[in-house]
Amino acid sequence: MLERISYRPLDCESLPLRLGERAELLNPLGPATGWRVREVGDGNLNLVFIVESDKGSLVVKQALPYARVVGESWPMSLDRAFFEHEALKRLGARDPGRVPDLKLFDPAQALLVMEHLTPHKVARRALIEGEELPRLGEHLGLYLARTLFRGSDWSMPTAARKADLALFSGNVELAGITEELVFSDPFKDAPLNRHTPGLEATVQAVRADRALKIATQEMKARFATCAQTLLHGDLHTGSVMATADDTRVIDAEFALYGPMGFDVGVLLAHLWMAFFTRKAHRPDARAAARAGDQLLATAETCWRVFAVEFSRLWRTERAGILGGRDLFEDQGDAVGSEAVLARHLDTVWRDALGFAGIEIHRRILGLAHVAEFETIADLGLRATLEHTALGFGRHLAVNRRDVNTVDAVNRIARGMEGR
Ligand code: SR1
Ligand code: MG
Repeated sequence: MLERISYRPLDCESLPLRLGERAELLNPLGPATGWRVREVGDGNLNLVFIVESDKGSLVVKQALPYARVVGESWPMSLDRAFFEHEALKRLGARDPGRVPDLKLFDPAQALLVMEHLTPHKVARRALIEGEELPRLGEHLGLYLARTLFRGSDWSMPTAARKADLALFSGNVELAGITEELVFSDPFKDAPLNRHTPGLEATVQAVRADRALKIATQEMKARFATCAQTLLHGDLHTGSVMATADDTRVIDAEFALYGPMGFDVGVLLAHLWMAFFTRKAHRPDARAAARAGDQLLATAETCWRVFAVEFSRLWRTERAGILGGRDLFEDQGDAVGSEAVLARHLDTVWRDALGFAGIEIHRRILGLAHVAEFETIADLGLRATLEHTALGFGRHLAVNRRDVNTVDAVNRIARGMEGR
């Protein structure tokens, strides 16, 4: 990729000096002397600045040459900024209005300038704090259907899709992170793993669980070999900014071609983890009960809207080498194409359950944990909730072929919590 001789990480002082002449910032914000800059990155990898002036505000995201969560001992390519930019352009075109507006990409500095989403909050934080996000499931269901369908061979001309597949194959380093951190490390004794004190017996049980490890290996093979569509690749609730009536997807640097069920399953996993932890964040029992109902309803809406919108796109936009109209509609057989659709959705569902189960394991036993659990100060309670969530995740991964509906999953979540 690019040689970045001039790359230097920004800080709050240098940012106005280095970006103050760029028209993409100067025009909306005015002279750099009036900019107020704060670094707000709380993710695992990058620098994120909010730049404000009396005229407006923007976000500047810059990749670091290492993984922020670990430090300089884990060098990491700056190319991820390039892949994020390429992915956001495509995802934004496939579901307009659902990603932030992009203002500037500087490949040499590995930085992206984009719309400052305000008053949006990171959906994970909003859900922990008890905010209601009534459109979240609907918006994300639509987003998933549109991006996953329109990035696939059911939609794109095959030459364009194959070119994209080749392009995003270059995001090999971030794909490798997922392959290791998600699908392997949590199920063995790996150096970057960590877990809550008190969870030791559960950790040992996971490592000895042959059925779970077989399921994990099967899902890893799906992830690594089923290049079905362009995925976001890291679609958890920390990659979503939301208000009560708007939802935006951010942080697409893990984008790659993979199975549709991966984005769906990762997202659902985080809604279910929010369900298992809601009581710990709400002393009031009625508030916790209401939050539980809403979180499960959000998961249900997300899947149902996904399936309805995907089916609509299938019926109205299907093209490409997998279109198959010549075999069905053109021969007066609409029933046949509906059967192909039903089978495909069934595959996405089973994949999503498998990936959800594994995502729950990696967020509790691997390197990258989530605030739903991490902010529970009572370690005994945290370990108990993690144990329950792991049992749920195992059930999804191992029994994904037998759990047929999102209702059934929600009932399993309530049942396991009640034990
Ligand atoms: C070293 S990166 C760890 C995790 O952070 C990102 O958000 C991805 O989820 C990745 O797996
Ligand atoms: Mg991220």
